[in-house]
Amino acid sequence: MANVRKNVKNLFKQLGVDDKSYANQLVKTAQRLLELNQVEILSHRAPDGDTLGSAVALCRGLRSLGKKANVVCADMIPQKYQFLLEGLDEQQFQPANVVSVDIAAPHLLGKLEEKYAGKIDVAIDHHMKNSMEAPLKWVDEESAAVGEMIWMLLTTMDVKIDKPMAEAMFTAITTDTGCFKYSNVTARTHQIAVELMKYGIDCAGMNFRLLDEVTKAQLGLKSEALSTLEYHCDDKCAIVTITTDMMEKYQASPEDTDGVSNIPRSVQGVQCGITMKQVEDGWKISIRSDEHVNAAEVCGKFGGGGHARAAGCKFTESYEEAKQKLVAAVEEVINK
Ligand SMILES: [Mn+2]
Repeated sequence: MANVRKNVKNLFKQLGVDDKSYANQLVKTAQRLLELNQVEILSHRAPDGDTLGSAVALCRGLRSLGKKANVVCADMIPQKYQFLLEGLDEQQFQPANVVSVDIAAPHLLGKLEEKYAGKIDVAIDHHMKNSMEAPLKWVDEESAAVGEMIWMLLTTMDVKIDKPMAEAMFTAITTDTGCFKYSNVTARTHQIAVELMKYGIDCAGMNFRLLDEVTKAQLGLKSEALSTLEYHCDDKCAIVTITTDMMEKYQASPEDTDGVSNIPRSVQGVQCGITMKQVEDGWKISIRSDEHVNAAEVCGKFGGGGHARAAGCKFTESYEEAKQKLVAAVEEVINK
């Protein structure tokens, strides 16, 4: 059995972390994970690189310790992340424990909410507002990606990290940091990336496929979405719109809209970039902001949430009404 406490001490020395309560949380979580044997690891709906990379790395890590483990997700795994699951066939076992990774709230379980809400043993996450209910929760806002937390856990649990695990954790970190360029990146993010690179992973190739490569559908959608760009709040707020018509025209899948949400925020002078995406029952809002605007605060006004620089919410109102409310909320936050 791993000497978790000693491992954490060594790890924190290596990372230059000196924080007792933080160390205790890591120790407690690692010890609990070591007790679990037949584990289901939950990713959030509309899975991204962090939730999948983290779940896959943890799953492989637990299996390497002789445990049974599966990754579970409500939605289809986007094609660009499917490489993570290669050789990770579903195991047959009677599930005894549930771990959630990168899931900030029960509704993010999607259609699995009913089955799993209230049954989660360990919740591992890095979102500011985490409303999951679990006997053991480790929420670390300092981590740019849950992938960082998984690396600390596996290291602490004496898992012999291999290349597929390293690829999964690198995927988690590089996607949640936009290739190490968002403000969530810390020295530790880079320190962990250095460790992961030691497993001979193809970082450049992964970064290209995960972040730069686009499909024709994505590009078509992007060009059309761009033509909807409009400015508000003295040009400090920019909005692009994606309608279901556009989605149909390019036969775009939900993940094809990924490249659009960063565009409005990238305009010089824009503090708050908004993407309004039409969904069945209204508008899904995604906000990217700079240090002047707390995106989570804006989205919080409408029952949403997320991170300070990236957050989301939903409107069931008409397009114009939703936009008006959003702009008013952004204006208020900008003028605060
Ligand atoms: Mn994440």
